[in-house]
Amino acid sequence: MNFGKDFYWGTATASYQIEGGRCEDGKSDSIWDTFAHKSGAIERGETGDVACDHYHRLDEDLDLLKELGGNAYRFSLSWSRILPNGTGKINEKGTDFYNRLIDGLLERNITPFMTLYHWDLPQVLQNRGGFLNREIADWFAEYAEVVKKLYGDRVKHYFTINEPQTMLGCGYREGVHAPGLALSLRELLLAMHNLLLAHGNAAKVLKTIPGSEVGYASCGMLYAPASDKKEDFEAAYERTFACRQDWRGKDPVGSISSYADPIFFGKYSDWWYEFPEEFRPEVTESDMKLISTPLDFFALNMYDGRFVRRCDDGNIEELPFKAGAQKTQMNWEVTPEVLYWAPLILQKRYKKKIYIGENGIACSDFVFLDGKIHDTYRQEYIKMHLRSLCRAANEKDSKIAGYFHWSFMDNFEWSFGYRPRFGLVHVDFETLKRTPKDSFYYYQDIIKTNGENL
Ligand code: GCO
Repeated sequence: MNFGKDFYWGTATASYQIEGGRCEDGKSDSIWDTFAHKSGAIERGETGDVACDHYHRLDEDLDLLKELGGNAYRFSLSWSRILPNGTGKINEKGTDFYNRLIDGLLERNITPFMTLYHWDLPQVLQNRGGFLNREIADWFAEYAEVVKKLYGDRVKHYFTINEPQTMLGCGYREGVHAPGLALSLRELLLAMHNLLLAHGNAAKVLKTIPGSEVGYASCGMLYAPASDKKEDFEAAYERTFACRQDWRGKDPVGSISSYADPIFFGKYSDWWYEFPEEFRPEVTESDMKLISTPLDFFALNMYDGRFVRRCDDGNIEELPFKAGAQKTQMNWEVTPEVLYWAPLILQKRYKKKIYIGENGIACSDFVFLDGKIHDTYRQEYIKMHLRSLCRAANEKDSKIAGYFHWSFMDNFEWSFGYRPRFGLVHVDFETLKRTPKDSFYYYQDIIKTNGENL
């Protein structure tokens, strides 16, 4: 079993989580700059003002990426660095930073995988309604045109939007992420439709870049069958694409199918039409055509999942986790089997090549007396998950093209601040000193052997 010779091995990061340089070189505030400075929004009042200071330590970080040895790196652009007014005038100093990043990657034989939107909308556009304003589709199209013009000659792999589920779920429904809104069903459905239009517009633009491939990164609750029985597989499949429910009721924005069905099938899921008509936005045929602009891949961000079985009465039962089951620093269960099942379930429905856009574990890592970071749990997590993924990659007709570990380095974990450490590289947030953890060298070996050592 192996991953194939063209497999992409990488790590992933996001602009607001690592860059810092908040007001530098003409960048305007994004909604995350605003939100993080609201009292009580983030643990301990931490912000991404400095983060990992990647903006000033680019060369050092590029060298570490080179030392790691992957052939790919996934990063996101800060829209407000490039277009401080959201649209219109381009900020050259901001765009230069990404030129240096992209050139630095290419010089080191690392393929850039670029995300246009990892949640940091320019605040000026939020002031005009953000995703509640249908014009967001035009703003995003203009931004994509700028990206194409500036970087299209060197960047060929694009993600339009990262995790729309979390973006609207945490940002527009629960209010725990920027812009901190808790909206009504009607508004949520509107924001979701506008987001899909924005995605469609960007995909259309990016597809015109010669040699490009375009997709987006999805999360959403994942389900694996509790046994090898066909009925349990069917239960996992059904649950994966159902409408997510939580204590507030049906959640229109949190499921995989919320976005993937309109994007890949050109129509909303059946469950979407169960929401009363008066709450649904007007949807035209041309909207759906735009939204379903053909993509090249589906990227899955996977951290954990649940196990389900089909009961005798036809219902689906979610299995409880055993007492004392292992959990990460985020309190998420460790379910490596899901990285075997989820890609297969997704391929069965959407028939697309798959990237694992993110996968990783937060641990309470610290520097040992010997100056090293012995993060054995992370190494075990990586091994277990990659073994599952490798099995999936070797199934018939499977097309799994790459794996991006989240994350390259410890960073700003949104509302949790700097407490959860997801990195292969340890960052001391007082001195900003980087120290590769043991898992860095472990992943380096995996990459070197193309997974043969797993
Ligand atoms: C995500 C995010 C990352 C998180 C990671 C860990 O896409 O949710 O892309 O920004 O830091 O998932 O929670």
